[in-house]
Amino acid sequence: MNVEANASSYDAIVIGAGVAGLYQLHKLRSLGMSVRVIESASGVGGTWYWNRYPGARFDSQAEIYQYWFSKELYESWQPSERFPAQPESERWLNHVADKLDLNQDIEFNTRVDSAHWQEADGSWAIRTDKGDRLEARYLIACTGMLSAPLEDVFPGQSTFQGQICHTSRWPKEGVDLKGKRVAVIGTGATGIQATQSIAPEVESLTVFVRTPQYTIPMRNPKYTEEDWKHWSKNFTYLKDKVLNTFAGFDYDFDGRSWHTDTPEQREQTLEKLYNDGSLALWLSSYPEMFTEAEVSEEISRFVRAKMRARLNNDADLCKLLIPTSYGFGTRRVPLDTGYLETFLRPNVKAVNCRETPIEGIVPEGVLMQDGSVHEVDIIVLATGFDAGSGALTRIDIRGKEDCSLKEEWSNEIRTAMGLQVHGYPNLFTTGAPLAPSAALCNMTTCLQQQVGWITDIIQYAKAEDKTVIEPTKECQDEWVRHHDEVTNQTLLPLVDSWYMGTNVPGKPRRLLSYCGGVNNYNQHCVELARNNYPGFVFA
Ligand code: NA7
Repeated sequence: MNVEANASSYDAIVIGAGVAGLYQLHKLRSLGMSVRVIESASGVGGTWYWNRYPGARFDSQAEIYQYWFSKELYESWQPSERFPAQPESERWLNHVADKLDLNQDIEFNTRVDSAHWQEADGSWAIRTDKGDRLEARYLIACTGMLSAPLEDVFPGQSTFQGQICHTSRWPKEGVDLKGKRVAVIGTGATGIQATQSIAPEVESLTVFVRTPQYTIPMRNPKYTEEDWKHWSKNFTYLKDKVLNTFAGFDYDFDGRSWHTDTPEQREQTLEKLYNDGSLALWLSSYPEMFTEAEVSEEISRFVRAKMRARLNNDADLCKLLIPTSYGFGTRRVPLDTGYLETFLRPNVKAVNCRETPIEGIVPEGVLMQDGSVHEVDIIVLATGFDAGSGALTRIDIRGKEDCSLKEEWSNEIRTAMGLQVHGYPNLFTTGAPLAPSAALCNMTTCLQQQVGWITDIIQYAKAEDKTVIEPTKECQDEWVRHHDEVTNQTLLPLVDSWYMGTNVPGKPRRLLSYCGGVNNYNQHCVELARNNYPGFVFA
């Protein structure tokens, strides 16, 4: 295998050294394969390398935001709190890379520009921005669900005389916010974390709100050595549990029904789960929240009342910051730490940019459509990502007959279980569209499940003496049909957000994450493997 002269040849190239890429490297190496990971950052971590903005932290509990292949590894790292912040997560992934001696096989500061399938010998020809030419039998894109930032959002950004920064491109050396006039644009999970963290430090903070979010106060106790011993004792239980729940967490809906519970029981359940300070209210209260408009409205009302109290019932703030146009849980639910209360501070102002949209950026600050300008020194773009597909379509990926993934996906995003795409043999993906992911899955659960499945199918092909793996068109069509059918039973497709791809102009509308449950998805994947992968062609 070396169609392209002078190319370095590997059994597999993995793109990305985040949670999935690190594990994929480890797994393939343990099969005795030669593997190279290409990573654009200068270190490991993926999401936890890039998202250095103030307040960045995950909202899966630390005891389940974990790798499950080694109890020893689990025990070797003690999280400091229930929801650790970015620096700790980055340190954790460096710890994992060190323990497994992964860095020697990672090419840092290098971006994959293109990957072209070579039919002649069944391999991928890969080019990087460094001019490297690589070849590999398998190409595994562990490129992240939320890694392609929407940075160039407003006309005139380059004319701004202060500093402008997307949250996921926050400089390593930090940004000096002290005493500055700062704007935060965006109130998703990221904007919320940034807003609450930045406010006490800055002279003034202007938050531009287009769509308000339902938000739940995070309960984030410190973890002691004793706590971690407790979780370590439950390692096997947690490891099994997360794969058998709706969203890859350790909590689940557990058979409770809105219709059979009395109003008192409902109130009690909602109150208890709200006070847990986790995503449990969303992902383990009542499943009807996702499917029945009336239940969605009742639960939304419960959360709105909590939010109103947190805003001291201030009528203007409540109008601007409490959602009424969509139901709780139909967009990503963030956890916050004093986010709403931040707006009660004298140095914080919320601006309604739905009523008066942002026109662009001018040297002095943010220009509104009515001609007014909010003068600031620093602009924080918490404007989100081209989720799911963006990281892949930003690479020139060409499969059989030179078909371009970017072109195909500009019409319609289709995959076989988010693991492969018909027409792109030996390309595997994690965190890609139509699999459970960020929106509806604890990321470490679904990424490891996918890496495990990918490794198994590659191992199976090897045992069968086959070198090319591709899903049939029928297999992919059937998955897309099932995905859409499950989606259409829910309220999710009725609401605009990055879940549906509507945050990117021109992106085809489809729910990006599979919402049929991590448990069911995993079961389907297990069945496929057990039955020697029907719907996949091996050559
Ligand atoms: P999100 O959730 O996509 O949020 C982006 C925010 O930026 C959202 O409030 C947008 O308003 C706002 N936005 C984007 N463009 C504009 C313009 N042109 N004008 C005003 N406001 C704008 O991204 P996050 O980074 O917060 O979170 C992404 C995921 O990362 C999160 O769900 C977690 O899973 C981790 P909009 O809602 O579109 O009206």
